[in-house]
Amino acid sequence: MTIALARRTLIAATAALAALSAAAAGAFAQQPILLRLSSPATPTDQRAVALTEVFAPAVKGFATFQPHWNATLFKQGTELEAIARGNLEMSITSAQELATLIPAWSIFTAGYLLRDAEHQKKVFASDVMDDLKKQVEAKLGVKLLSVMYLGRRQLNLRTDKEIRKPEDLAGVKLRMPGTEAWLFLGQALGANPLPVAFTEVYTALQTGAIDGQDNPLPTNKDSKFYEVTKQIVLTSHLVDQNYLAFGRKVWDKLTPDQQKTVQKAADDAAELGRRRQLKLEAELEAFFKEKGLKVYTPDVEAFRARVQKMYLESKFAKDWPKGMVERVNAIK
Ligand code: KDO
Repeated sequence: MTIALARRTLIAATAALAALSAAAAGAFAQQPILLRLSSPATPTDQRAVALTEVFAPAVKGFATFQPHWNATLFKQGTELEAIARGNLEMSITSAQELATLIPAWSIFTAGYLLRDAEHQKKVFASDVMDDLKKQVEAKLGVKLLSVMYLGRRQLNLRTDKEIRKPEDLAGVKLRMPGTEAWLFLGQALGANPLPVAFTEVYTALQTGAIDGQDNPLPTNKDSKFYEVTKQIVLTSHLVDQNYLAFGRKVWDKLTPDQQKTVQKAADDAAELGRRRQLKLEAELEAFFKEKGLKVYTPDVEAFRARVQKMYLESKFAKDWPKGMVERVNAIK
């Protein structure tokens, strides 16, 4: 009798427990997936605006997009490690950051390689990039969803002296982001490169800790660098590309439909950002002139010749996949 009662109680308790855990699992399944993104970009940068306007609502059915701009969650350049450790789901990374972990990526840090936004987009979509993308997934646990166009990088100086050719940059303290590949670009241009984090650039220009920096025109406006500089030299030395990076562990937890939605949301946001950056690049010369800055085109061929020669002879080039420069150039 006692045993029968105990058995009945046990069966009832087990059933109650099963019902409880099913309810808990249901509730858990409905919890939106948290997608934290960390980037030094400002919230008004066109990549940020496009992600907020397009990416966030597109994934809303199953995920919450939570961006942290101005490097408030992770310092510039530490985001990929954070994703690998599972402390972050997304970032906007660059070839320069990827090259610190996978040397072959330095090919896309070379000045005067990519021709323009369209070339950049086609190269990213082509099979030329397959192996580099696979290495990022396998070694870093990161999926590169889309290429985000930042713009053509131009020299922006607080000094007066006109810069027509690389020799004119001798001794100029040019801020570059803090990785080896970026610093080499500054050197290849003929300047004296100094590493400074993006979030510190305005103050470094203001105090004269640096003589100048390089960024695309929309960034120079958005971050108000024109307030503390006197000239923009249109070298167009790098068609800057960033990639929307997504943690592999989170990706693998998504259903195939959710993966499709995330991929489309990333592509749509990148496309909107690209179109807006291009429009701004076309308009902004007039804006800076109005603000009193000199804006002019130097001897671009002299810069191109020096930069390309230095890259091809550099230690970086030894890590580039054989024939890849030619394959990239052949993409029309
Ligand atoms: C910068 O630090 O100058 C840079 O423009 C480099 C880019 O590749 C990219 O990292 C960008 O900063 C950040 O996204 C902030 O806009």
